This record gives sequence, structure tokens and C-alpha cells, in this order.
Amino acid sequence: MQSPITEESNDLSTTIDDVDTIEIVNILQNCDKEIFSGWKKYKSDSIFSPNIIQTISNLSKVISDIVSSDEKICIVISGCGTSGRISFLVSRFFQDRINRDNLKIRYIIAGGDLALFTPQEAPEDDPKKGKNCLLKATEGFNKVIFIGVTCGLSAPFVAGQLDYCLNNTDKFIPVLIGFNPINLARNSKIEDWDKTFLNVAERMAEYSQNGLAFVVNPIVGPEPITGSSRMKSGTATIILLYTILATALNENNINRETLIEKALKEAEKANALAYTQKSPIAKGINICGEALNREGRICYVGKELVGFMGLMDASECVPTFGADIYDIFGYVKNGYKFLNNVEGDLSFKADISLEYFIQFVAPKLTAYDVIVFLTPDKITVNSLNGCPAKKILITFSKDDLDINLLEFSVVINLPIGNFDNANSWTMQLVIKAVCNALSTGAHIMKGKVYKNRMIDVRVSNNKLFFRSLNLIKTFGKCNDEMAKECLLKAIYEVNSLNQEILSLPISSHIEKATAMGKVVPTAIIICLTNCSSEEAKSMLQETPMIRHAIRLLCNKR
Ligand code: S6P
Repeated sequence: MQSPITEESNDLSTTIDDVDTIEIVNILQNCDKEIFSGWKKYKSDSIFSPNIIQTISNLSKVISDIVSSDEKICIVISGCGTSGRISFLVSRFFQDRINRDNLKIRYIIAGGDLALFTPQEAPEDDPKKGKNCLLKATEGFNKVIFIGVTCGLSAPFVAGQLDYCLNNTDKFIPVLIGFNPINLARNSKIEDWDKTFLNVAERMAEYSQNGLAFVVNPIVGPEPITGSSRMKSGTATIILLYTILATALNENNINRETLIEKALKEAEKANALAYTQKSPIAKGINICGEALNREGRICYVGKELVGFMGLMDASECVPTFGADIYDIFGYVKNGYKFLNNVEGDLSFKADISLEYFIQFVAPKLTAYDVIVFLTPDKITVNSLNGCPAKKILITFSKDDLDINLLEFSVVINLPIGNFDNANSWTMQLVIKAVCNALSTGAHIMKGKVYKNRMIDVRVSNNKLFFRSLNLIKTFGKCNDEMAKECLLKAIYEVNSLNQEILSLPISSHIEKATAMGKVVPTAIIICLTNCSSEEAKSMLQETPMIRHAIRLLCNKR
């Protein structure tokens, strides 16, 4: 059975754990290029393909017609994890830019607003919660355009929402954004629900024949770190959402397809712009990697939505690399006031403001830590003068900044000279590519990647449970049954599995595993050596670089 493209290993990145940091950046760039050029036999389904441009154009026209009526309209963008964060990002961007009283643009993120910057992976598995959030967000509107983002065509939370929309097409127009062909949508059982994602996706495709629904699913190729949809799929999501909404809400009477193509080309240019600075990015990866290896922290600081890109990048490292939440964290100027998020000020749970960072976090930083400045202003830079942490500056305007550049270990200066949309959404793409490179590269240096796999993935939802099984199968060189046995032994820290454990639903295994570290590496070692879970753990303690421990054992077999 073919695996979804978003879960395949990318041929271009199989050595990413074994090359120097410049080569890491080269690999990331080559993988990113596939977003625009398409991938293997799916080239005709690339983001630039006529059928995708046509679908975007049709959708944009439908949205444009609806929003120009007098009815109360809501556009809701929804997703889990990175897809939810991007839903927020895009809705927040348009919040300041629409001037129609009858139109609201809202976001939904599984797990609520805390998930905007901390990992909340489990709510992804709940279709009923998805539906309830949708009902709450759309109460009182006559017409709703619902855009559900799930890169892998897999999230039950989004499935529940799309399914509800399909049953209520008088009010809802459902749109599905993702990066697999429909037939590769997830077909596993969803607990306490009677459908799979594939069932919903097929129905979406059927309804799209009559214009009652839309499916926008270009193929962008596998991720550089297998399954890490925060990377290419996240970038492609940003591109699609902005292109759809910017063209739909554009009041000039310009040819729609021309506008769409122009937006896509600008996005391609923005992505390429990030990689014009390979050498400073590689240097930045070295600094961040060293910090993580010495138990230091990486702190992103910035303002506005570019600052939010730091929060987003940081939070994704927890499920992807098994990072601790404060290993890498982001702060944005004016915190929640700037975010203007639905749940309001959550600083009693986590303070994410730059002001808090300057006052309470920075004074405790040492030379082992790193501050990454995302297009900062002079005041921010100056207020952190003298802080012993290493500093990386990412800027579009080094020369206008009028600061002492000697304060910085690295300056990543991105020349935006000939951009139509400078400081607009395309600039978010540039920053995203650089942040993704820094955090991915640093975790590779920390040994959290083996070949191009995230071997320390946190087992925190159903998709990740099955991804973990695949990892154990691949590196433990075993069958499905054995992989599951080893995973459960690692989760329950036992040497044999009793009936009670075996009869528990997958959601219970996930609940137990979510708070635990190094579950997958432990399971791989159990599988490779037939040792006890305790022995596997002590082996990992002796060789903390997980990649080395696994490589050593794999080579022995
Ligand atoms: C991926 C990230 C995850 C995903 C989330 C939603 O790098 O760690 O949080 O965004 O699982 O995935 P999907 O396929 O529904 O967009």
C-alpha cells in the first residue's frame, strides 16, 4: 500500500544527519524547491499547475461574490498544530485589512489558544470537538466559508468540521487544503466516530464536482524531515491561504488567474531569497546546535506577525524532536495584546511578551543561550545590549537599523530590494524558511534526527503513534506486531505486556506516552537488542546523542 506523500522519506534528504551545516541548508533549499516545481510523477499537480490555479480561481471568485453580498459572512480557517497556527497567522493578517462590516475572518486551532505557541497534539484526534468549535465560531452568521487545513489529509478534528459542513451546505461552503492526493487520505479508524478521513475527503471530492465544496491539494513532495509538515507543507499552506484570500478580497478588477500566478511567483521568490544567505544561516545553525548541546536555550524575539513566526517555529520542536518546551521559545512585542486572540490574555499560563522576556528572561540567560532577533527595532536590540547570550540578527534592513552589529555573532541580512510586497505576507515566508532551517539544523546537531527521520518524536496523538510504529519497524528491522510490542513496552516501562495493557485503546497509550521523553528511541533499542526497557534507557543515558546510539546498534545488526 502506498504511504501518503506527506509521510514518505524524501530522497534528497537521506543524508541530512551526516553533512555539514552548509549542506543541511542546501538540502533544505532543494526540498523547498519541490513546493514550486512539483514532485516526481505528480509534477502536473504542482502548485503552479493549471488545475490548481483554476481551483484557486474558482474558489476565490465564489468567496468574492459571497462577501460582496449584504449577508453576515464568516470565513473560518481551522487546523491542528502548525496548520492551526497558520490559520491564526492568516486570519490575524486579514483582520487589519478588511473593511467590510458584514465580514469576519476567524481561526480555530485544536486545543485552543495555548496551542498557538505550545504543543497540544491530542485534540487533533477529536472530530466532535472540531465540530463543536466550528459551531461556536460561526453562530449568528448567514453564510460560512470554512477552510479546513490538514496537510496530511488526516486530522480527525478537521474531518469532524468538514463532515458537518457537508451536511449543511445551505450555510457552509467547505474547503479542504492539504498535500496528498485524495486516495492517499488517512484511512485509519477514528475512535468514537463512524468515518475515516478518507471517507470525508472522498465526499469533499464528490461535492466539489458541483461547486458545493473545494479541494485544494497540490503535491509539494515529502518533507526534508520525514512527516514534519511544519516545513514544506506549512509553507505551502501559507502560500495558498494568502493567495486565495488576497485575490478573493481584492477589489481591483484585474484578471483573477493573473493575480494568482503573480502571488505564487512572489512566494517562490521569497522562499529563494531566504537561501541567498546560506553561509550566515549555516553559522546560525552551528550556534543554535551548540547551545542545545550544552543545555542552553534558544529564544526568538520579534514584533508583529514576523515575531509570531518565532513562536510558531519554536512550539513545533516539541512534538517533532522531543524538545522541552523552553529549549526553544518565542516572544512577541506586546504579547497577547498584539495577538488579539480569541481567549484573550493567557499570560497567567504562559507569558509570551517581549516585554516579559526583556525584564524576566534575558537577565537569567548565559553565554550558552542564544537570542534570535527577528527583524527587530533599534529599541529592542539596545535593551538587550550586554546580555551575555549569543545573538543572531535576522533582518531585512541591516543598514537602516543604526545599531552596533558587533553585538551579533551572526547577521542574516535578507536583501528585499526588488519585492512588490516587501514587509507583507511574502516576508513571513522568508522568515519561516530561516527559522525552520535554524531549529531543524540545531536539532540535527543535537542528534535528534537519524537519516532523515525524527527519531525522538513525541507520541502525542494518533498520527504520531502510527508514525512511531513505522520508525520502530524501519530501524528495529521488525514487523508491525513486534514494533507495537516494543512501543508499548517502552511506554509502560515493562518487560512483558499483560492483558490489561493490550486491551487499552490507542488513545490511552497516547495519554501515557505524551508526557514521556525518548519513548521511540527506547523502543527501537528494545527491538534491536531484545533488552529490557530499563536497560534501553540506561543505554540512552550513556550515549545521549540518540542518533549515535541507534546508528551503532543498527550497524551491529
Ligand atoms: C508538524 C507539526 C504538527 C502538525 C499537526 C497537524 O510538523 O508538528 O503539529 O502540524 O499534526 O497536521 P496536519 O497534517 O493535520 O496539518
